[in-house]
Amino acid sequence: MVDMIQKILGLFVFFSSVLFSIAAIEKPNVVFLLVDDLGWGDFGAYGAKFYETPNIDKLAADGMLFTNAYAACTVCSPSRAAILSGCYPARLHLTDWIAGHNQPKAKLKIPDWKMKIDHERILLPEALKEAGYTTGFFGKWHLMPNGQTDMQEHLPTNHGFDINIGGREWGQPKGKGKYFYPFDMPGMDEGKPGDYLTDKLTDKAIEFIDQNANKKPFLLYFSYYTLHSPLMAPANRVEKYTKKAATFKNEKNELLNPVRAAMVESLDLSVGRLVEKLEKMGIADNTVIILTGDNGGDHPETTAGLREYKGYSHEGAVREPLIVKWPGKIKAGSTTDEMVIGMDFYPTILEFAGLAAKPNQHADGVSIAPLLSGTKTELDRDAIYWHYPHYHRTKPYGAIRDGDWKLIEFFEDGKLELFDLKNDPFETKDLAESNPEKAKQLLDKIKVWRSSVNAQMMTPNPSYSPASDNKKN
Ligand SMILES: [Ca+2]
Repeated sequence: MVDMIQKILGLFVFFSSVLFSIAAIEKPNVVFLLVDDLGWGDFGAYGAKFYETPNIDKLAADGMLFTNAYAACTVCSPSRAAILSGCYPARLHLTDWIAGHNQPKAKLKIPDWKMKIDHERILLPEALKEAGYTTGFFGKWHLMPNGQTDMQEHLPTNHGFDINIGGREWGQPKGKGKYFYPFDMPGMDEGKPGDYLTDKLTDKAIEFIDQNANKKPFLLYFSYYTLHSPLMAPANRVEKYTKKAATFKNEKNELLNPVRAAMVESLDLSVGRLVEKLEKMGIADNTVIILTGDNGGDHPETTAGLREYKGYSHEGAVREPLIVKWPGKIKAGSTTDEMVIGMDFYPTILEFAGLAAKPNQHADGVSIAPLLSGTKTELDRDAIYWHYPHYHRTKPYGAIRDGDWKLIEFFEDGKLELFDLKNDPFETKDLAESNPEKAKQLLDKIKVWRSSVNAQMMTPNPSYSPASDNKKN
C-alpha cells in the first residue's frame, strides 16, 4: 500500500514537472534591456574598438545580431512609448521627448501632442500580466506628463508593471548625486555615497530574478538611465580608458571619451551579471534576452559613421544595435539585415509567449519571431516610417524607409532628400533631384501612412519671425 502511494506520488511529481516544463517552455521569461542614447557603434559586436563590451559581444555570439534595427523616434519618450504600446508615436500623438521643445517664433506650430500614453491602450506589460507574467520595471521611465495634474497616474505601476524601481518623470538622473547615490528614485533609497546607479539597478534586477525564477514567468524590463548625459562613471573604470586613450590608434573616428567608455563598460558588466544570474538559477534556456537602444548616441562619433546622431533626421539618430538571445531557439552567431523597429517587440514577445493579440493592443508592429527562429528571412512588410512634427537639432520632418530606399521630407519647405542606403549607407548622395519618380512614390506612401495613423500635422505659425530661423534649434 505504502509502495503504491509512493508510486502514485512519484508519478504525480513526474507529471507535474513535465507539465511545469511545458508551461515554462510555452511562456519564456523575457529580459528586455533598453539602453538610453545608444549609438550604433557603441558595442564591440558592432565594430567598437575603444569601448570594450565582452559580455554584450558574447550575447551576440550566442544569439542573433540585427544590422537594420531602428528606434521609432530620434528622442526618448516616443521611442519608449512605441516599444511598450506597439504603436507608432504618430498614432499615439506622443511625438517628442517629454516635456519637449517650444519654438514660439518658428515657421511652423507644433501640434497639441500628448505627454502620456492613454490608459485605454493595453501595453506590453499589461498583456503579459494578464497572461500570468510577473512584470518588473527598472530604470528610466520618462512617460509621465511632467507638471500636469495627472502625472502620478502614469507611473510604470499604472501601466502594467507590478513593481517600479527607479522610474519617474525624469529623462536622466536628477537626484542629488545624479549617477551616484543619493538617487532620489522610487525603490532606490538604500545605499551609500559612491554607489553607482547602473550597478545598483542591476542589484535590484538580480533580486527580482531571485524572487521570481521559480514562480510564474516574468518580464524584467530594464530601462537603463545610462548612456544619457550627464556622463559620470566610477573612477577606477574611467581610469582604465584614460590610459587606453593615451595610446589608442583611432582609425574609425570613435569617441575617445573615457567617462562614456566607462559607462559602456558598466552597462556591459550589468549585462554579464544578469546572464550569469539566469544561468545560476537554471533558467537561462527558458529566457529570451533582448538588448537594444531608444535612440542614437548623443554624439556624432558614436554612430560608426552613420550620418548625424540623436535628435537629427538621418540614420545616426535612429539606427540601433539589437541583439536577441534565446538558447536553443535562436541560432548562435546568426545575423539578419532585415529592417525591424521598436513597435515589433510587442507582437514578437506575445508570439514567444503563445499569446494572440487582443483589441487595443499593438497596432503597428510585426512579429520578428520568424526571423529569430530562422523559419523566415524576410518579414511581410515593405516600409517603416517616422514622424517628427517638432523642432530639435533637426527641422521638423517625416521619413520612410522602403527596402533600400530612404526618403526624408522636411515640413517647413517640403524639401525632399532621397538616399539609396544599400550603396550609400552614410547618406552622402541625395538622389531626390536625379530620381524624382522614386521620391514622389515614397512621398505618396508617407502621406497615405500619415493618414492611416491619424498623424498630427504642423500648422503655419502666426507668430513666425524669420529671424528665429538662425537660432539653434
Ligand atoms: Ca534616449
